[in-house]
Amino acid sequence: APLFSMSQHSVQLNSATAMPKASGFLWNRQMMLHMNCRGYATAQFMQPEPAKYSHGPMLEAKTFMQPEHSYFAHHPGRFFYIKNEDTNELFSVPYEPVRCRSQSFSFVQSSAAINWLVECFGLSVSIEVNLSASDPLEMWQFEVKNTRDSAVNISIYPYFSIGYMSWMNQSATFDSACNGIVATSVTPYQKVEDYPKLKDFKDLTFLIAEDKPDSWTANQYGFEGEGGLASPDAINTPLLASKVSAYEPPVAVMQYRHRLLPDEIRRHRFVFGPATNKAEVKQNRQRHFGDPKAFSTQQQRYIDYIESGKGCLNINCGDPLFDPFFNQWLPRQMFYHGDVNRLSTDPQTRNFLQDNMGMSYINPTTARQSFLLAMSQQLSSGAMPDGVLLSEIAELKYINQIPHTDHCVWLPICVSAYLNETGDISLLGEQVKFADSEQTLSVHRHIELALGWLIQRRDSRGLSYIEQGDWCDPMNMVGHKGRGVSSWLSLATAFALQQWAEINQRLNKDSQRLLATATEINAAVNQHCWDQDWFARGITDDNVAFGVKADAEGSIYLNPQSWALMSKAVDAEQTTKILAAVEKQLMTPYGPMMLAPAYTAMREDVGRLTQKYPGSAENGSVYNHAAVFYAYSLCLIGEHQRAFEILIKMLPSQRDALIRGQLPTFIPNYYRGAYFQHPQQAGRSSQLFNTGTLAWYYRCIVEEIVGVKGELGCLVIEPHLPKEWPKVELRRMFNGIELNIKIEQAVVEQMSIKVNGEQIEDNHLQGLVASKSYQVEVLVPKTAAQQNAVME
Ligand code: CEZ
Repeated sequence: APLFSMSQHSVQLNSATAMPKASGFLWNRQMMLHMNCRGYATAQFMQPEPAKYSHGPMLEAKTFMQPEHSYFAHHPGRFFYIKNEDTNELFSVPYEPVRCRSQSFSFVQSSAAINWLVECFGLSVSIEVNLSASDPLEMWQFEVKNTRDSAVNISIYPYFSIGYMSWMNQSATFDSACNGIVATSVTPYQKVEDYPKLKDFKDLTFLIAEDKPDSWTANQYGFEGEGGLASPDAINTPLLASKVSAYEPPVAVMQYRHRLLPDEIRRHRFVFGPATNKAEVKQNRQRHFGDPKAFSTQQQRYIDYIESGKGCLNINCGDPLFDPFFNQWLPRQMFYHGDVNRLSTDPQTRNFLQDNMGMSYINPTTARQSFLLAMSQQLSSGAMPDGVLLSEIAELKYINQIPHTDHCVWLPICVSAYLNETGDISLLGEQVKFADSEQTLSVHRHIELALGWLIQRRDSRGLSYIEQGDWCDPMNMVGHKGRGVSSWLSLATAFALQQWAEINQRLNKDSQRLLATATEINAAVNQHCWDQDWFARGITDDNVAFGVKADAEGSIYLNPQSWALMSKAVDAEQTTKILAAVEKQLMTPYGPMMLAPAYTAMREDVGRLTQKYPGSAENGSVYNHAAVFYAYSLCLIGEHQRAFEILIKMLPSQRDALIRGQLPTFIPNYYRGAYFQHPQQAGRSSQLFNTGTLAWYYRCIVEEIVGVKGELGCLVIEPHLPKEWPKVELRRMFNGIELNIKIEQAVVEQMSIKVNGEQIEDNHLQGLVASKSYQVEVLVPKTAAQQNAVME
């Protein structure tokens, strides 16, 4: 049987052990819940910084979301123990902590829910979790059915981790008015000035139930006893001991006893989350269990929220993996990024801008507001900040305290994409202030200032200073003395100038100056950074070119090659050399590595990235954000088939999902690289679903592969179908206008387009109106690849 199956709306995994880290996630604007298939959970909510209500057993350091984190026995989880009172058989669903091999197991992610279905010892158990649409709350529904032909006596014990809440004050007990366990705590602090900020925190964690339990316990040690989590002492007694937690690790466990007749089903519902006080818990009880429909009304609200994030293109190419991935999962992950900003209050500027580039295809209003917000934090020098503050009290943290030099590049690039998709040129006239000045200037000026800043921040060779990093966060020691330069940033600046020149051209504004500067930068990069067959990654403070053939490690980096193709810094011979070098040195079955060979020791003139484990993250993984830049660059030079193959390699397939350890419901920020150095681990997913890859993936498909692209609000048809797709059917939403488009590869000399049966002259669809419906038929000449495919 296949390991997983994929339908239009859900992805199902049929084993709890084959891919132990396989997971899914749910979010709303207040929180994120990351559930792995075995029942471990990582949940965060905003107050206003990310906080937890279900903790591990030790004090946890607060940091940003990490790749490849591990799970352990007492990892926060949501478990349901089920005991057969007649036979004493015990199992837990989904799988942890009892780890009983069930008769059948499935873990299902759909857009607004995660479900499990487990059959064990003659019982069929199904669980579903959704979130509240707007509050930090998990909504759990549990159903058990007796599938035997005789009655059975069972006990059900929901076990929800609360964990180590605080070293100052923590406790928990059952509260009858709330009908659930309520744990209280005080967020630890020491500074008197912190008190006003903390006093209204949601320091309570509660698990409330629809039905009154037969017994409960709130004391973790008492529950577990000597048997451990796999066989807790408390479950070996008829009733839980009603033990409170008084400055002891709290937990929320309840017991329900049932006699189930054959085929009888029992359902229990729970709400789990943080609250400020008991009154709020009671309100939640009322809101979810106040009347028989309340719970499902809340579930529907959550579905509506998730469904509000639909993409602008639906593809039917017939590929059972690609279609649902592109139509459902990619826009879902893009929406998560664009709507909750990776659950941070100070998203990195480059991430914020690219995530909102993605939002241009889902909810352009949000994208517009976000671009305006980012520009209001620009300095009047033109410099963009290292992070965008989303609220008054937000502060720059972690990586945002380190100066990076690339943030200005993303403004023209991402705003161009927005303008092309929406045609909303009124944005350019909006007046916006600066971080250091209340004086307002137009958006157009803000973007020119950003470009001006980039042009200025170059050395006498014409190359861009890198300071403590560019796109690559941990490349912090190339230029920390103030002299080192980045070939990538230089090329990205040239590309940004060209993109903006294109917008200017379309608006009949001057573009020559921008283009001339781009050409000059390209020439400087060619003069100083071309090394035999590819571009170096930069030149250090001490004037050493790196990312060159002579380097034993890190001898080739992907990003400068991709962006040289994008900024047209290359001639035909260089292009051939670059494509060959990438193919030979960087390509793996999971996509191209970001650099190779991975560093095995610190290089003090490159920096922290060389200290990461070889093949992980920026040190030579298949870093999908970099891989998608390469795919995009291939599209721009007409190598669409190659680009498509890279895009497909980003998705776990039936063939290699076991190696990746992940389902195709999201693109992770990386797959392990170092393919030749660590082949055993190569391909393994980071499991981190925060990545800048998505918006670029979407652009590659919409604008380049199926080629239904916005050009300042005019729809341009220019498909480059891969050989795998002899024809596709599309539903494109373009500024509120729906078009049904069929594209077919045919034996024709040149492309022909019919709109509602009538042949049109060129490939620009002018004068579309929302009140009409459009049927578009496109014939494109068979690509060489497609002709060969037919012959094969
Ligand atoms: O962060 C990402 C950043 O969010 O790394 C990318 C960068 O372009 C994104 O903006 C490449 O460097 O060591 C570090 O600080 C890492 O660089 C991480 O912070 C990395 C995370 O793994 C999140 O993906």
